[in-house]
Amino acid sequence: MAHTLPPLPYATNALEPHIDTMTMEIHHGRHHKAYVDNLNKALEAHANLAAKPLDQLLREISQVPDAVRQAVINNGGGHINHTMFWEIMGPGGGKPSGPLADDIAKTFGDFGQFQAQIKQAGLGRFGSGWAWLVFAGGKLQIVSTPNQDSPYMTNQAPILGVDVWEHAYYLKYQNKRADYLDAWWNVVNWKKVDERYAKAKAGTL
Ligand code: MN3
Repeated sequence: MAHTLPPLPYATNALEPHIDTMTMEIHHGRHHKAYVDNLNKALEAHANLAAKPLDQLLREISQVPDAVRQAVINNGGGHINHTMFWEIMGPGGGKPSGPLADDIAKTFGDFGQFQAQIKQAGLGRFGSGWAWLVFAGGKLQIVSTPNQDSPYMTNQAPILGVDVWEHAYYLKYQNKRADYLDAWWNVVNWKKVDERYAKAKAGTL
């Protein structure tokens, strides 16, 4: 079955003023759409791979034939990363609650230190990529990946991720990635992040 572009769960202007409408339109409607289209193209002659859930395909990336492996990493990663990105954002902001709040405090000291480490991971990524909160080896960890590499490829469950490609922020923030990363916390939908954490611990994310 072909992969499809999921609709945004809110209007393209819902994250204003922190993420501008035009960035959302281009990011979702063109960049994410291109990952979906190119993933489907890469899998056209591989019905067995096309039938697998995308997270499984990425976990089993070593089994993907050489000829299409990099296309799956780039476009399958791009598709699954952005699907998560839209899901964990929304108007509102706030803080995590419940077990995630407790475990963030236990693992990183407090919420402010957690935010500082995510920011550092995003700023430290040279070029394009992502900063992540992942659940792996039974614990929370902050990591960064280049390009569209998915944490699933290294058996890490992505709880939260922030896109630090220039296409995610350049229209509004130009070269000021740090300002974008600071503002991004205003549009995190912690209810969804809490849900992803519960699923990750249950082994179903
Ligand atoms: Mn992007």
